[in-house]
Amino acid sequence: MAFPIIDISGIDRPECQHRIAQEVTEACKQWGFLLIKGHPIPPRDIEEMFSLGKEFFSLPDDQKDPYPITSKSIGYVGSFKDRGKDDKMSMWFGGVPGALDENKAALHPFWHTRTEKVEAFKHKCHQLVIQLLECFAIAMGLSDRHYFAAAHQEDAGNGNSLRMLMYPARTEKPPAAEVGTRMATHTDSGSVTLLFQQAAGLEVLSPGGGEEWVKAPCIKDCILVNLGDALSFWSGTQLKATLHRVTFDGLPYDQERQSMAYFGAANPDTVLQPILPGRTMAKYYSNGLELEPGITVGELNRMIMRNIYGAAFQTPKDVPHLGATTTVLAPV
Ligand SMILES: O=C(O)CCC(=O)C(=O)O
Repeated sequence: MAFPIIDISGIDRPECQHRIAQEVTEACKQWGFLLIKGHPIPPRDIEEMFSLGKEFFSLPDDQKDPYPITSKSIGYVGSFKDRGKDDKMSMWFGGVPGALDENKAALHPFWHTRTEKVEAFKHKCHQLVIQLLECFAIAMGLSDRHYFAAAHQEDAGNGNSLRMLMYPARTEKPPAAEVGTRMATHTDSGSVTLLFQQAAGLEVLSPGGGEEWVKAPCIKDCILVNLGDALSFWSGTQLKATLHRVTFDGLPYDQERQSMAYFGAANPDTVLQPILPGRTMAKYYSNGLELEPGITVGELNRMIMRNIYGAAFQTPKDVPHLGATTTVLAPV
C-alpha cells in the first residue's frame, strides 16, 4: 500500500472539492497520514518560519532554558527534557490569536519582535485545517459539511499550537541513543496536524498490520498531514490517528532534522460523542489513556499535556472527571 500523496489544488472550488474530499478522507481512513501538494500556504512563509526556528534553536541552552513551556502551551523544551528522554528541542506557540503578545513574559526575547509573523503563519495553517475538516464531513456524507469545522474556532482556546522542532546533529553519539528516541512513539491528541519537514526521518506505523514502520516521504512543497485522537474518537474511528516516531535508526545522531507541527484542535468545550452509524465502538486509548464518550477536547488536551509536561498542566477540575486512572499514568 503506497503512502498517499494527494494534490489538493482547487480545494476551495466546488467542482474539485468532492474528489479531493474523497481522496483525502480515504487516506485518513487507511493511513491516518498523507502528503498534500498544491496547498495554499506560500513556500516563502514556510521557509521564513524554518529560518527563524533555526536561528532560535542555535542560541545556547542556558539562554533558552529560562523560558520553559507554560500551561498556555507557550515556551521552550530542551533536549532530553521532552517525554523524559527525546533528543530534540521544541518551541511551542500555543493559544488564540494575540496570545503570544499577551504572554510575552513566557517567550524568549528573540520572539518578541516576531510574534506577528508567527501568528500570521498559524492563521494560514488554521484555514487549511478548516478546509480539510470540511472534506471529512463531505466524504462521510454528513448533512452539514461544516459539522467538524464549525467546532474549530481559531479564537476558542489553547489547543491550536505551532510547535517548532529541531533534532540536532551531534558529533558524538549521546548516551540516550542506546535507550531513547528522537521522538517517542505517540499519536497526536487533537484533530488535524500539519507537519512541515526539512528532511525525512519520521516513521509511521503501516496500516498493513503488525509492526512495520514506514518512513514518511519528505517532498519539497508538500505538507504531511495526520489526524489526532480527538477527531478519530469523534468520528467513531472511521478516521484514524496513527502511531508515529523518530528513532536514532531512522535519523542517526549526526544528522539534523528540522520540522514544524501545527496542531489544529476543536474548541476546548467540544464534547466528544463518537459518530457511530449502527455500530458499537471498542474501548479507545490515546497514548495509554482511555477515552470515554462525553470527554471534552479541553480535558483530553490537558490530560495529554500533563502526562508529558507534568504539573504545569494540572488543574483540580481534571481529576474528579477522569477518575483515578489519570493519577497513575506513566509518561508516554
Ligand atoms: O518531527 C516530526 O516530524 C514529528 C513531530 C511530532 O510528531 C509531534 O510534534 O507530535
